[in-house]
Amino acid sequence: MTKHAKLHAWVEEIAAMTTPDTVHWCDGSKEEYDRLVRIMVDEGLATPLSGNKLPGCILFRSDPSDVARVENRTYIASRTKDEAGPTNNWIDPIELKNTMRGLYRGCMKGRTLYVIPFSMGPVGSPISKIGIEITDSPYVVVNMHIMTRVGAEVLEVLGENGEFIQCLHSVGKPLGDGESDNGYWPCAPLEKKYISHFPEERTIWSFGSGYGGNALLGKKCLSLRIASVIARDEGWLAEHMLILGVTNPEGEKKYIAGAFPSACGKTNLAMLIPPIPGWKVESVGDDIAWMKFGKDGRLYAINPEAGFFGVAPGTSMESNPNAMKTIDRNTVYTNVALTEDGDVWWEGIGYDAPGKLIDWTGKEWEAGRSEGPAAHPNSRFTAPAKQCPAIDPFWEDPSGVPISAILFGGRRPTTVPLVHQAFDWNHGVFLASNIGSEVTAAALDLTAGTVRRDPMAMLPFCGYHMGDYLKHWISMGGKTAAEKLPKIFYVNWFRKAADGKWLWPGYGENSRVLKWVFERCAGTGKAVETELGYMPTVDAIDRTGLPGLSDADMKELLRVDREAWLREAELIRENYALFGDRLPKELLEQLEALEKRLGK
Ligand code: SAT
Ligand code: MN
Repeated sequence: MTKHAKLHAWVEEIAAMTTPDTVHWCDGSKEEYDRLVRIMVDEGLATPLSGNKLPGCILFRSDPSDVARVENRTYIASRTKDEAGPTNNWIDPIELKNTMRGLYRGCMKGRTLYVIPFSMGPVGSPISKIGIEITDSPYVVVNMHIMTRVGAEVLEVLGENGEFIQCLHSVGKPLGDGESDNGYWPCAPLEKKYISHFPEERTIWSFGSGYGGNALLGKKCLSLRIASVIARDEGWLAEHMLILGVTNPEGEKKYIAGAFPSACGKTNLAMLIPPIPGWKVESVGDDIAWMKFGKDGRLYAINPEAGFFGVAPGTSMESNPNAMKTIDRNTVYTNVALTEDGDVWWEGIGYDAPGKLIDWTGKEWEAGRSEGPAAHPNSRFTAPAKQCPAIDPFWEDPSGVPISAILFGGRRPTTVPLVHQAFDWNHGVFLASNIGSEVTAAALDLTAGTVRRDPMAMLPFCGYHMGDYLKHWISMGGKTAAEKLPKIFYVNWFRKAADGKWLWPGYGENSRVLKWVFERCAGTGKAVETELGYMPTVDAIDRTGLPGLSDADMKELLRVDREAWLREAELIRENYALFGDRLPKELLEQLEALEKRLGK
């Protein structure tokens, strides 16, 4: 048992406020994991899956109201509203704590309070951070076992006075005397949900949701929102990025990081299998990168997580075979459909639903007869990263992997070419600050065709003023020699032809663009200078074995649409207005330079 007095005092304080029946200190062992799974299966909260098909796997169905992150209930409670900036929800921290204390009072009645010591990053690495999550959800405990490094070694590293990030979580559903969950996922109604961050104190308080990023507090809350504040103060980067390694046929290897807004296939890209002979891609992480300059002046990245919390629908042997092989054992499934023989199924799994299913709401479901999808569109798998066949041999290296290139992208059916390379760091920050996805007609509150900007794909995850965040990115470029900085690329897999067809095949074929990026970093990739940046010559992207893609298609994919870019520049200016005088002047200069190159 730990002798950390501050930790004990905090656990006692929270236990006194939340009044659980018992307190359990998690040791991260397999025995603990199995015992909690057994308890949840016995209570009807979890369904064990077929031991033949999916050994060690279980399925949860959440409450239909508790299926995703709740951005409108997520708060950055810095001392002043200005610190949180125009893109975050803010409540005065004193007021918010008062409100939440009221909700926390007695909220764990009838439940166990679990203390989860976890490390984001390899245990003991100088880049890693230790968090302690207090939760009343055994679902959270088993997911944290997979997504982070949990256990006694973490307490050992913490010692008697080590620093840790306080992460408090409750599902917000106390039980009456003799009451049980009765097989229903516990959570609180939306107006009682709070996902709160106190950046100055580096503290997280979450209430009312059991789901994903609302409840697994090591993920978005600690590793992005709180870590982004720490990174600003300490001079590094906490980013919403995948990390992958690319090896060429000669055995040379380069690491690439990449940020994309949701629904751009980040997990697929992180694990892709290149169809180009002799090339290999390996995965370090699919969601978060912490990056610091090493002694040699290069930028090194670690993946602070230990697992993948991926979207199930659309994942198939065709779109992502490595993911399919990662999730065939020891995996927690949430809100996917269940087959009669204890297997899972979801839309886009690559084959028809086998007979009658139980859908994510627990009802019988038959293809063509039942309404709605069988699996929730945001249904998830939680799987250990080490099970991925393409996991990079250095994925747990405590010093991280050296980053040669950073990709930014979004879903842009028009305007943005397949790939262009920034002239330099500041130009790259400019490109990254303007990524976003075109809104489809599906979102009723937004006009189809407009672009929802998501700078660095960090809009929901930055723990402070976004203008200052952009300034921080600019300042990072001055910390080392220009030639040691990663090269920055803007990619777009989603450009469409005039007839509405995708111009680029995507998925594994994206490795052809990775190959060009690799070659640019090696100094060999052929490029032309355009108004937008360096772009591949028509023959520079390897199309061997890709007969469907003509020179004309390639030209269209790489076309600089001047008119569209002049409009884009105006939209960028409009969007920049949001940041007011906190927008770094370097970005305005970049915008003006772009307009000048376009001949405005
Ligand atoms: O729910 S999570 O935040 O963990 C996943 C996601 O929304 O990207
Ligand atoms: Mn993410």
